[in-house]
Amino acid sequence: MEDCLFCKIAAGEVPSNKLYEDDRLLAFYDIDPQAPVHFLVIPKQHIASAAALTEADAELLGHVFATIASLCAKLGCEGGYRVVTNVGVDGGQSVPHLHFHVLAKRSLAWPPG
Ligand code: IU
Repeated sequence: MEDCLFCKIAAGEVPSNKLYEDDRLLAFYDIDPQAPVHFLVIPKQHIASAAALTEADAELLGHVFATIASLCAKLGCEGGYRVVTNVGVDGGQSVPHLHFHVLAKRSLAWPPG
């Protein structure tokens, strides 16, 4: 999608600190990390947020979570990790392209702020 920052990052038009990439998704480190490990996983196709997902995205989501599990194992996140996707203004979403935050290597509080 034109003028979408994460579409441009997915296309390699804007640089990112890339962790993993395949034909369907990209994982890159967040520019403003909130934990010792903080990366984002985005689908390469433009999806505005989790609110726009449909049953047709089930396979993509399975791939996203399997990739997150594999990356966290590789990064040594034995203590666990958190996967978060913010939706809309009240959810704290600032970039309107679906992304999953993965945070690890510190003890994370609950509930979130
Ligand atoms: P949010 O859930 O939409 O608020 O998360 C957007 C995240 O994207 C946030 O953690 C930013 O630090 C991060 N980010 C980034 O990694 N690279 C960028 O160029 C921009 C935002 I703009």
